[in-house]
Amino acid sequence: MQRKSLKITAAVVIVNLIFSVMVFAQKVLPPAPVGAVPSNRQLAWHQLEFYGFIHFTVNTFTDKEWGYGDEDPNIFNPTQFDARQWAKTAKQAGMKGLILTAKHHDGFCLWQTKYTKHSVASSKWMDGKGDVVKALANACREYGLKFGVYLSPWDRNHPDYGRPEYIEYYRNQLRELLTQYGDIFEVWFDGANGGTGFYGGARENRKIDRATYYDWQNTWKIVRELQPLAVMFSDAGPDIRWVGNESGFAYETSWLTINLEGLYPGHPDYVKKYAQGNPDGKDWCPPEVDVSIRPGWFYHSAEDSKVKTVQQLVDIYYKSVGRSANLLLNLPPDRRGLINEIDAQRLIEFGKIINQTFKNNLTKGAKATSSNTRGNSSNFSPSKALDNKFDTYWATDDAVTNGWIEVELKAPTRFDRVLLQEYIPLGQRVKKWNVEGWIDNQWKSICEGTTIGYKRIFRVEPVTCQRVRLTITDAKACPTISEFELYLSPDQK
Ligand code: FUL
Repeated sequence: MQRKSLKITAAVVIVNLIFSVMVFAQKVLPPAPVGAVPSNRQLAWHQLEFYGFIHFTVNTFTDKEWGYGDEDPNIFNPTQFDARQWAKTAKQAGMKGLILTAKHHDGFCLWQTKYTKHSVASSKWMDGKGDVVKALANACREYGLKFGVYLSPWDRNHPDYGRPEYIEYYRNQLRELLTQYGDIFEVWFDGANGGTGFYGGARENRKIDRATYYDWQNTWKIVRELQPLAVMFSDAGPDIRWVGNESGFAYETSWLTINLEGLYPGHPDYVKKYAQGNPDGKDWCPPEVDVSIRPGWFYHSAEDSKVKTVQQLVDIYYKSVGRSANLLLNLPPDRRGLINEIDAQRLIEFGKIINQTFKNNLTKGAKATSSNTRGNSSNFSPSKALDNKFDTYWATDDAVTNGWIEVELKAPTRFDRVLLQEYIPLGQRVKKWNVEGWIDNQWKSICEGTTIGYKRIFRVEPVTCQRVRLTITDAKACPTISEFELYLSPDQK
């Protein structure tokens, strides 16, 4: 009898103990956010990483980059138009979406708009019944890609450009694009404004005040109202910022925050003062790297020999996605209305390399220790950085703004890529870090950097070791590391 009650007491004590450990574990709260943090739509956008731009219009047929606005709609006549081929190619290369120039600076509209005759409706192509926007929106849906639109604010065709009436026209067109083609993931507002144009026959130079003419705040409201999940890109955000060049690179030190106040698309100081981001920026507004697979944005047969090589594309990937920016790679359809074979082949080859490189995370499930773990809680243990899950992370106690994670791999392992991610829903924190390997009985430097942000990938000399250590040497607040991953690229396998 007595033994039985002793057993019951012991069981009660154990249950209580487990319960209090659980309660204790739950009490360790996540760190408070630091500075600006991403909105849900921005967070979803970060995770897309790589998608495509489609520049296609009358320029494809006139061999120009900027149409004057007086082009005859009949010259727009692709002979084998196939938006499904664009989507299929993009999908094969690992892109997550496509953004189409629904209207470029020349003002020619690729959809059946009610607001001008200067569109596909006036072209002999498909007897005036064609709709490139619709065809691509449908193709993207079919291939599981997101769809976005570019609507040039500068319009060299429209008679009212430069006057208040044009803003109404622009907004009406935006409403059409945002209501007739399903979900839009990104709206791309170009900052270019050249001056001269056809302007309904006036053929003159029209200057606008970039700071006030477009009244952007009220245009942005239309996007929020009609497509609340869409992000908006421009030099000045509000959601995504221009990286400041069209050559395909983000900066080594890449802050995802800037101060938007006082900024507008086409601001003269943008590239120098804003493009790299600001560690103390009050607004989350990460960079997007827009670059073309060819020298021009539109297709020109003379550039068939100048399509970027697979190696150049790989390099661009590491300098954009690898520096916490998203990559918007332009693929201009040719006069047939197809992504040219040369571009498609390079792109798919590039996609294969990226896919093979990041298929097998060598730290997944390895043993991890750390200098400090937040509240000693398993919720924030260093193993959370080795689980291939963005939503779980290693964190330190609030007062600790530096520290390390040491990973012990199952066996000596060869790698040449280091991938780091911060848990950005709590803000961007890390200012300085390094990675070392235990080689010849001592810690040897493998790489070091400044910011991490959503994602930082480093290409390093191939190295073999079993113990690897990530040290955060400086941070704005206690670090939150989602991932510490290692890979071996296919050319080293
Ligand atoms: C620029 C434009 O002027 C180019 O033609 C192209 O559309 C590029 C993406 O943006 O500002």
